[in-house]
Amino acid sequence: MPTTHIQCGDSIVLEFSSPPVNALGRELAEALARDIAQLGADPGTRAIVLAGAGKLFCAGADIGELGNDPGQATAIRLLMQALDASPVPVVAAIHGLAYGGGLELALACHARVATADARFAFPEVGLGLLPGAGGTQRAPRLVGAEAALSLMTTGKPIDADQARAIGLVDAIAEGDLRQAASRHAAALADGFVRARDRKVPAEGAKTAIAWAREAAGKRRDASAAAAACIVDCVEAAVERDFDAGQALEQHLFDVLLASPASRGLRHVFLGERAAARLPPQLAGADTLPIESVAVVGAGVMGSGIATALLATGLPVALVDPDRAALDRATSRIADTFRHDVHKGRITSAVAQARTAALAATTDLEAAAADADLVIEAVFEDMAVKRKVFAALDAATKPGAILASNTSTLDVDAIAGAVRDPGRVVGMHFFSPANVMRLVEIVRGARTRPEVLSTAMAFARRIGKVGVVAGVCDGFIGNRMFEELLRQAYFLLEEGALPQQVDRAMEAFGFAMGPFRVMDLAGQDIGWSIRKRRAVEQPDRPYSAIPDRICELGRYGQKTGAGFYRYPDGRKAVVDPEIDALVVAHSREIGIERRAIDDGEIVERCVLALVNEGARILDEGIAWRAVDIDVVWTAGYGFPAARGGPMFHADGIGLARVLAAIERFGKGHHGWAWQPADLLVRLAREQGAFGDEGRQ
Ligand code: T1G
Repeated sequence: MPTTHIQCGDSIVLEFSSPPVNALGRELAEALARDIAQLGADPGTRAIVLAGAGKLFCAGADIGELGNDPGQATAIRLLMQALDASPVPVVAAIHGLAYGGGLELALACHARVATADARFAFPEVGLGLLPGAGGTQRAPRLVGAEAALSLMTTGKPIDADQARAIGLVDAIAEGDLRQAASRHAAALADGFVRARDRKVPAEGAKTAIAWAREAAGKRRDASAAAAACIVDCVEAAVERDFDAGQALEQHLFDVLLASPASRGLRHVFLGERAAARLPPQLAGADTLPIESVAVVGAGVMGSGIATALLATGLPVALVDPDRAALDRATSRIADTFRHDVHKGRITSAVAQARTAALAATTDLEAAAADADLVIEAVFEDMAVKRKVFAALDAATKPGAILASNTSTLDVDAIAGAVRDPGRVVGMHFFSPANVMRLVEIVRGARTRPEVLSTAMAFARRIGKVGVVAGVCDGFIGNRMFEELLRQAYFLLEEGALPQQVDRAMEAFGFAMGPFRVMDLAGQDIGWSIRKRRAVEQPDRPYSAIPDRICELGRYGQKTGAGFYRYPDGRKAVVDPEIDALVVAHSREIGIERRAIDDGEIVERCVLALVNEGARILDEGIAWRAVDIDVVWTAGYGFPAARGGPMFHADGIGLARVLAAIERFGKGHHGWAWQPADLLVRLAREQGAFGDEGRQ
């Protein structure tokens, strides 16, 4: 049963429960509406306290039901109406957090009492939505237009003190929350005012609305449309009566709910959590305790990984034979935390504590001896890595997990350097490792389930998004990225220029176009991959243009020039020398350059991802289509509002995707457009990747 009634002083506590976060689905909303009406009709009821079971009050509407169960929205609206109609006071007792529809539920109550550590937010804007259960009308009436607009258009949480200060919360409980709420409710038994019956304080409202409208108009992110709608709803709260304002809210909510941007954002939200779940055959695997961690290799990746671990309060041993490298890493890490202090993200005391938790040492044996997890981040060379793993094999406890941060090398070959390969796993972080959220958890052929499960849990613990990948060249992300790059280089041969390709991809929503990305990552890294692949896959050549650039010593930002020039070290400036090189190359290989529109650029680069992603799915390198979406939205700047490459392809329809791929197969280097078998099969059958691969 989702609800329980408990007498508490003069009030009835109506406790609701829908683990794990009391999300408001249709069933819970219907049960609450029913109970509120029944309790209100009972003459014995003096007051009601609404309280969430478990660790928090309510995390909002059930996102999985949004857009999939039309009954949910109706049930939530009827619940709000039941609260509006209650003849007795209902007080929300809030602990943990009240987010989204959960906060709206609390606002529809007649008062709110919270614990001192409770947090409050309207995160809907981050899903491309607006608070659609009366929040845009009740919040301004309770806290004023300015505070309501700030909460709803930023989606940022506030704490209980801040909520109390603006009037979102009426009291902060001293001692037992429910007893405090019960007392508060009893005090309202002689009379209470519903939020909907209040007026939005006029002072400053119009200015706040004008400012918010101007700010929303400047937004270019996926939440821009939702932010603009929120402003319209708050304006309606000021200028119209509650029901008229709520009618506008419901209309705009429905429009946003159906929008591709919100569908994509909701897909990514649920996808990041789905990707964290191991498939049924591994789901029961134990998770081992990780208290002591060592990182081997004090280069850019090693120090980035150490920074990420230190930021979660973990002590870290950072190992490198080169004392100078350790010193550089230590000061790089200290600088990062000092920057966080400067930005107001942490206090200097926290920065000092984090830095103090770093033990930089040249002594691998001593550092690894008690480690529960060792993350290797040494030079990307198989022989070097195998040597390190052999040393770790001897130096570590038998149950310690050995993880390699390799970005492309064969984890099974690395595991072959230790006596028990079952304790080896890949943990591929993305640079800068303390910033990028994605970690590819690479399962070797012999990686034990509990090792994989522990690596996944550890990724979550350090605030990362973990996705399991099988062993292949480039795992999931880099393997697909190589096919995007292949098309980007071919497009240069056929008539495009780097800045046009980057502009087109950034207009599609990518954080950075491929040429800027590779200039940032280092063109020499791509060069070494192409050289290796020229030997391993001679039948799949790339355009020679990027090699020509590297032969000029133009490795990107690190050398001041790559596809672009970097006069200030960071800003990409178009270089006519590169344009001339590209045009000359087309002439050398006998291609008559043609005007290529941005649509073709985006279609070829994105469908190259989709086609390779279909192969990855078919081979079981990725367990689910959504895992691939999460890799690309969390690790490669694919626009989350488009849900990821596979979700985006589903939106197009796989029959149309296949037709485009077949069309490209008739063009320049058509061999690169061999349609993936799974894509052909799904285009014929269900027309979408959908939940393909849900094992
Ligand atoms: N709906 C469904 N499931 C949810 C959920 C939600 N709102 N929030 C969390 N979960 C699941 C999540 O999928 C995971 O499931 C488990 O709970 C733990 O989540 C009408 C329309 C609350 C801060 O946007 O921000 O209300 O993997 O891993 O790190 O106007 O979850 O265990 O099976 O994130 O401790 C607005 C979204 C909805 C809040 C907890 N609300 N959630 O973080 O755990 S729209 C939100 C969060 C809305 C109304 C509108 C976080 C959290 P599983 P977790 P966490």
